[in-house]
Amino acid sequence: MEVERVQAVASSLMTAETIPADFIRPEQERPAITTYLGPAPDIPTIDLSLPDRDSVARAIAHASKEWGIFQVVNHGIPAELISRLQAAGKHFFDLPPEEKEAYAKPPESQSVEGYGTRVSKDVNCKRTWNDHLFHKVWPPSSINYRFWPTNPQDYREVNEEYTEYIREVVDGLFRCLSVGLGLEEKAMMEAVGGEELQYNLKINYYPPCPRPDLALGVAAHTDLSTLTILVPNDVPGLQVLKDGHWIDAKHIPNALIVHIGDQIEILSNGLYKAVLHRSTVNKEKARMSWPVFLEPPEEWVVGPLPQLLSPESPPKYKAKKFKDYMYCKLNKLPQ
Ligand SMILES: O=C(O)CCC(=O)C(=O)O
Repeated sequence: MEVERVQAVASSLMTAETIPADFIRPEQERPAITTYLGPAPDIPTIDLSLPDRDSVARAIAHASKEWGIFQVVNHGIPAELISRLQAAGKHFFDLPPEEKEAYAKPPESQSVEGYGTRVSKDVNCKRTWNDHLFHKVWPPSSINYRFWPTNPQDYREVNEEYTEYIREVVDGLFRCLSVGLGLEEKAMMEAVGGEELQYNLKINYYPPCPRPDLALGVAAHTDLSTLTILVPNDVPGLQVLKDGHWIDAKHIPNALIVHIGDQIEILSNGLYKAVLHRSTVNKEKARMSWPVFLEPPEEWVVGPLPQLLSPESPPKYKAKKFKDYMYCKLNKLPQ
């Protein structure tokens, strides 16, 4: 089946005043109607360079319980490397369609890897205003370089360097999440696969949209992952549901946005909350984002940590293989 890329739809609509009906969200999802306009608190921002490690761990634990999302600054990743990561991804999406199609996800593939556009419509039979490129970046045994662009030439070098830095940040975040619940430093990381934790990079490309009030870039969801670490470009669009309101994430240059995903909610027996989020699109500018989804190996069983259970705190979630969790979630089956 020929896949129609959203970038091509957007180019054909440059001077149009509306968008195809299959992109128009029902009213209860439309950003223009549902975005909260009143005074709203900002997503917590945490400075990872503070010398008091306990207070950093407490801040991370607090944000993970109250919000399920936070931004981190002074994380040790050079701003110049983040700019190169963004430039390399943008270069790829600016290539002619036939060059990008060389990386297309094969139609029969069971994996998410490759250049793609969500073809399966969501429950409302609606499409989202987004194309993407997905490929694994860690561990080395999981990498398939067939899905890593060779144009621009420095794509691989930049992404490998970014992965090295991200791994450091991730180790620190897992330590804080464990300590924040009174657990051994390594408890959470070991419970999601340790050295085998998979790092899946996605690049989202949201072309300019003539009717950003009617469409969504990504519909509301929580991530399947343990954590997701996201770098956006400077076009705002990420929204999170907090206390029943959709609120905008503030753009902080060079910050990383950390999402708590379903697997951490399960491990923590619900103490940490997976954040419900979505992304909106922009009339004039292309929005881009670079989430790295940290996922257990498919056969890995994730369930509430026994250290957190007691007769007063019985398990709220079933323990199951990550691949079975994914299957149920993607097919909208009960867990
Ligand atoms: O682009 C964003 O800010 C959010 C992306 C996202 O939620 C996703 O790709 O699953």
